[in-house]
Amino acid sequence: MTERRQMDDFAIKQAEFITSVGMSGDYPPPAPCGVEIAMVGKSNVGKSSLINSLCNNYKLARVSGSPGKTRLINFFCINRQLYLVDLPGYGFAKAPKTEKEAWGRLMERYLASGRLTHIFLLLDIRHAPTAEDKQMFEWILYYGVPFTLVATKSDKLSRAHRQQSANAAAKLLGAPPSALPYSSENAQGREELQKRIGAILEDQLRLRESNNFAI
Ligand SMILES: Nc1nc2c(ncn2[C@@H]2O[C@H](COP(=O)(O)OP(=O)(O)O)[C@@H](O)[C@H]2O)c(=O)[nH]1
Ligand SMILES: [Mg+2]
Repeated sequence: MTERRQMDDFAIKQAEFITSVGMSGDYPPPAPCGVEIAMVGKSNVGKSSLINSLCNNYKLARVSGSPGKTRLINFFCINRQLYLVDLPGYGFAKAPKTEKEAWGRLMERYLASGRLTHIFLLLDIRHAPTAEDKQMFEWILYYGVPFTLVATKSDKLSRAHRQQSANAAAKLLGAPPSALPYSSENAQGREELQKRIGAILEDQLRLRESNNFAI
């Protein structure tokens, strides 16, 4: 019973910015519950907006009108339990090579750190995934991090086309054809995504419990 409650009734009641980390790799101590969920996707897809919308706090993560502005990994703590992590986006076509390489090193180091419990991979609901989205997806599979596909800006499509377009984007990526439509404008999908976070938390708590038994 308690387990179900954790999953279904999970709600974000409190959120705070913890720290920004660059190439130093000076990550904060793991979240109290050990859950760390990162937002991954191209620049401007809506990563920062999604964190703000989930937390119902529009001043939490910096939302940018111009793509490619975030160069740091930003950690937010939710309910003093788990971390949501805002990662720098990719797909800044005009960026110099050195900048793209720096992004690659930053991401690789973080993905390989073993901290991540889950990734929300964000795709724009209106567009087919790019070659970089596909590459990112390959990376996620390579590092073996569990993921959820989120199709952002669902308010840009009519209600009738949302789920179909979200799933089509997932299929084009080469993933199981299922993505969650989300809008940071009208909070469509917020309840489902909060439930997903509750389930991730639940899994982690269960894992910790079984590890304790194993010791
Ligand atoms: N209509 C609409 N616009 C959005 C949504 N999410 C983000 N945006 C806009 O897209 C732009 C980029 O958002 P941002 O969160 O900074 O993207 P990031 O670079 O992935 O962090 C901003 O102008 C946001 O206002 C959404 O769900 N619906
Ligand atoms: Mg951002």
